[in-house]
Amino acid sequence: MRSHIIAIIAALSPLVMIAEDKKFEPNYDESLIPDYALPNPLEGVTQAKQWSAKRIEWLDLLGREMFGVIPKSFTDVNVSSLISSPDKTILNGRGKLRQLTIHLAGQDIKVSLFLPANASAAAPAPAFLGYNFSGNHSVFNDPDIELTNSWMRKKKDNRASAEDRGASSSRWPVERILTNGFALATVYYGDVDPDQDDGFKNGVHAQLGKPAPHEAASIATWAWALSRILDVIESEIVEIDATKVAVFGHSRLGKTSLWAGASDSRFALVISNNSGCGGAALSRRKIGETVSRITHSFPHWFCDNFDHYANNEDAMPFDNHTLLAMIAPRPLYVASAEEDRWADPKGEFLSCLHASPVYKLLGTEGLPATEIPQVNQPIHGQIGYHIRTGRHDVTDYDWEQYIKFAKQHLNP
Ligand code: GTR
Repeated sequence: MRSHIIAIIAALSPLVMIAEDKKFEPNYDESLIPDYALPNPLEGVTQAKQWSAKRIEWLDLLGREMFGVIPKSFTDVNVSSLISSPDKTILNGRGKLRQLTIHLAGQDIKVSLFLPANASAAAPAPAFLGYNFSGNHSVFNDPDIELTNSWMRKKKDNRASAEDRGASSSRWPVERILTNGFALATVYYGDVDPDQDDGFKNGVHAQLGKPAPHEAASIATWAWALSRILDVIESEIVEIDATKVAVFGHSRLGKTSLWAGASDSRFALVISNNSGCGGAALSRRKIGETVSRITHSFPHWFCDNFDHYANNEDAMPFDNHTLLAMIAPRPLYVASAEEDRWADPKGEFLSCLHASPVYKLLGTEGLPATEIPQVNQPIHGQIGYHIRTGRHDVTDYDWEQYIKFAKQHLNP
């Protein structure tokens, strides 16, 4: 009898989930935003010299309550790398392609490095480091870019396919990046941890184990691996200036770049492209995607403690402006898209605004605006922000701003 009941519950649970999903109606009406008060990122801090201790408090808090902390077992893993294919000249001599494989916690993580032709140990280039969604072969159309063996979403048999070479190149203007004097390092995020709610049985979690409620879920492990890739860049890639690496990410990978930049102050500059809920946007506004919705749809992204704040945002002892504040005083760029209401562009802007007092206390100009700018009118201070026309995506316009901003702050 008991087994029958269990079988019936098991059969019904997908239907219950679909019903719950259907029930969710996002709010897009500013007038329906509940009153809210944001925690003060500078609570108890009056002088710049007190900030580094406060930053650690925020880091611990967002670690335990949102992304999950990196357990001790992670720090004991071996990181080794090898060059898996020799340098290849690309773009009619304007650049070089080098491929590395990093062995990390049982995973083979393939890194494609695009280097400006004239980068050398004597004149190392600043770089952008960012995950891609569909494999390194999707970033740039070159027959020698290795296909990943890792699980891939939305693909036949969940496998990478050579047909997708260059399929995401509109999001990765390699030539423009290189000819502006920057290197690009890109990695398929699924090489680190497959983006599926698999009970943490795959990717680095297979070796490191199922996280406790306060321990690193997928976004935190993706961010942690970005730091390990930076370790390899620091020690092995002489053509890149490891003190000038900008970490970049779009959408869920923008949430990841923010957490990587907040946790590891070696990242010299941080870019969030349309990162939205759980990224740059303020959770308390409850516009578009909400904490309840994101923890329901993507239970593996955040640690289980974050579930406590679903429909309970006022109980959060933080909001996402504190995530941005932890990057201060390093340059930070947040970009939104007009049609990407799901990610709450205004909430992304307000987060920058409310992180700005920390930047100012540390002696920088912070965000030089108090009102959200018009579309396609970027603001470039120590915090940069733009809202462009168009939808949720990474476009040439976005990269034009990132390159300009990175040149201003990293002077290639
Ligand atoms: C959506 C998710 C967003 C955003 C996006 C993406 O489904 O609701 O939080 O991260 O995916 O990563 O493309």
